[in-house]
Amino acid sequence: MVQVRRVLVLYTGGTFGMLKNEKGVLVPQQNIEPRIIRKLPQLHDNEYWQQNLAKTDKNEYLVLPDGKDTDMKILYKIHEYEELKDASNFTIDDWIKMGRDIKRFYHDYDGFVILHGTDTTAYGASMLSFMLEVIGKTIVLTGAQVPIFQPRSDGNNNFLCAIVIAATLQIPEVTVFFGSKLFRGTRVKKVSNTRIYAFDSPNYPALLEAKATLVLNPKMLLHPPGSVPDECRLHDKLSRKVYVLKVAPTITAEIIKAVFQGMEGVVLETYGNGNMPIKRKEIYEEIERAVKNNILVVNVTQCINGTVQEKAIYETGLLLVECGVVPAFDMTTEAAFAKLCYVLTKTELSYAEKVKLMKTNIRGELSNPNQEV
Ligand code: ASN
Repeated sequence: MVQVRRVLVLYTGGTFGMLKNEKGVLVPQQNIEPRIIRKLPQLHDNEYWQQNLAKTDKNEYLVLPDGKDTDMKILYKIHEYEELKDASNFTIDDWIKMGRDIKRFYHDYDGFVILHGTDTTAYGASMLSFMLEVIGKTIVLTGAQVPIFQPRSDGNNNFLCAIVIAATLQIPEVTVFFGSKLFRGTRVKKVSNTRIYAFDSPNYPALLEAKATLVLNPKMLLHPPGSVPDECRLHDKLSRKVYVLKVAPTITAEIIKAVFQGMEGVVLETYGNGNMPIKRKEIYEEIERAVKNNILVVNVTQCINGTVQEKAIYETGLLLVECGVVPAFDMTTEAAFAKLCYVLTKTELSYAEKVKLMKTNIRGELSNPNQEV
């Protein structure tokens, strides 16, 4: 008996399903399933569908053609969002909706794919990673640099690999497949808007590489096979009062004050190992005041690769530590941002407990060498 696997695809928008409008700019398209997906033989085996599914209660499914990656039969359903968006337009509400949809359909499918615009995939993957506190199934975000309607689209391969991974592999975390690699959602960054390899994970190895076969790196997974929970627990609250401030040479106390105004948390993107221009005392006083007012300030390096340690290395980083700014270790800006949005809605926690949680690795998002296990 051939094993059947079912995948739910949430189509939320993004270049994957875009075409140019009358102004010559790309906008998301509705009904991608009948307009294009069903017509692509690599993505849908119409002959099998006609013979086996068309006259059954499974006729809403599409079916992947058989390939060498698996002996299983992979069926998938596309759940198209009413309002499709360029991911630049996503707000916190959109990710909460995606989290709720995963929870709602959790028991009906073996895995989930989210077609997501690349602009905020790193934010979305991190938000979902934190919101989904317990998850036992594979969730893969993917998309495209070139729309699926065009002959050189990368969407075809990204989508196909994402579905095969979600259907056949037990990687119970939120991941991103793009180009040829599967990354942990909390580790990923958009690194190019032109290359087909749009994403990278500068502080953590890829979980899988799609070579001639799919090569999994099992040591890198959050849950070793056999220890996978079969439950979906969702925390569907995220703070909106979080922002990112990048340190640049012209920074002033006024700029800090303006950005911190009304915030519960701020990601401070600093130089190098977590450094700031220390000769200007008024800058520190402003940050110190913010921390005293219980704004959770997290120090993330502007470097693509590297870490901000708990113990300052330079004099230019020490004052931030003394002010009570929290080191982000090797978290990306996007992961630190999403984690703040999540942690700040944990109303049962004190400020000190929230700080501790920010420094603790909870979804594979950071490496803290001092973390007690
Ligand atoms: N602007 C697009 C989006 O994020 C970019 C893409 O998907 N490649 O929706």
